[in-house]
Amino acid sequence: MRCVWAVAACLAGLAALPNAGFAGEGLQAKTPEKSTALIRLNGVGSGIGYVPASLGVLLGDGTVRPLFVEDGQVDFGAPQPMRGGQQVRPHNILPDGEITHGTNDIARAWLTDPTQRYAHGVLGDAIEAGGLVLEGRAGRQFHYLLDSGTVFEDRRVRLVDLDGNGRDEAVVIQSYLDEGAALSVFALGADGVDVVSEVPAIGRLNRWLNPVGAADFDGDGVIELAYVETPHIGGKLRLYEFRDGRLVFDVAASGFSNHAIGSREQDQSAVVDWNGDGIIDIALPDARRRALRVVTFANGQFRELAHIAHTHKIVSAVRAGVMGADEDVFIVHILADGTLHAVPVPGGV
Ligand SMILES: [Ca+2]
Ligand SMILES: [Ca+2]
Ligand SMILES: [Ca+2]
Repeated sequence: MRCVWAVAACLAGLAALPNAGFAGEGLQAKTPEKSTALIRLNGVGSGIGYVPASLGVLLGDGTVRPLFVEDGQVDFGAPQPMRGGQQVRPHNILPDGEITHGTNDIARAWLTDPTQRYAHGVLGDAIEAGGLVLEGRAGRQFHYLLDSGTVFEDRRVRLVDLDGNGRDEAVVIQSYLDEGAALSVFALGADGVDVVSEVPAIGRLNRWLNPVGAADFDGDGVIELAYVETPHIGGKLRLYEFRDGRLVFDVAASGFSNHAIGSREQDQSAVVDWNGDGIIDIALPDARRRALRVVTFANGQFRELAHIAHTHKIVSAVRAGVMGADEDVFIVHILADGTLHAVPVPGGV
């Protein structure tokens, strides 16, 4: 028998549930083992993609239970091994680093050269990366080493073609020991890793930022990189356009957080066309992570499209999931009490 606990079935007890009666809240289910690890079944991919994916929850024994929707209820399939769990890890990789996979000129990328020279520790430990590797399609690996004044305060290299030239850019959080975090863009050149552009560092040590996504968020035909600056102390969602090979500030809005200090989970945001107007929108927690906000920058105007309040903190990733026979798309996230919320995307995708 499947472990099911869905709001739609809890007729008598509905009044006691958080947010009961709010039509936009979507489906709910208690996760097995109160798991709060919401993962993509196909792994981390390019590390920044916005294509909705099949999702599952990770259990304590390392198995995964896939998520699906049937008869209006969200449910969990039988435990299965995690895909890619037995991969050989490259030499010198960051201990908790992830390998990302590109679809263009860069086949794989990862962070390297573990170092303790930046005692900040927002990502689960004080071991950060001192370099990165970009591996080309032919298997040749190119190593980029930072100088001693900076680290990659991150767990992955995100691969995305920001300018549409068929070659990926590599996006990674770089923290300066005296000026805090910046968002840096690299590319694979003929002889090695090229530095392309960088969002200016925040300006104070121990200030951090966490990426959200890359898409044309305002609809002007140019891709923006979105991130939350200082997600632990009242975060600002900032968008930088990638124009003529440079990152240029575009627009910002306040009141967000996409990371809990000390957590290894960096995916507390999803990008999806919520309202079906053809422009990608952003779903992420509010500054206290007690609500999910869906916002748009369509035509350069910031607007909140949905605000879903919760009685417990959002502690999992926030992901766009494909579930059910009709391949409906939901924004999925798990609260601190183990309740999973799957909010249907009203505009489709
Ligand atoms: Ca490119
Ligand atoms: Ca744009
Ligand atoms: Ca939209």
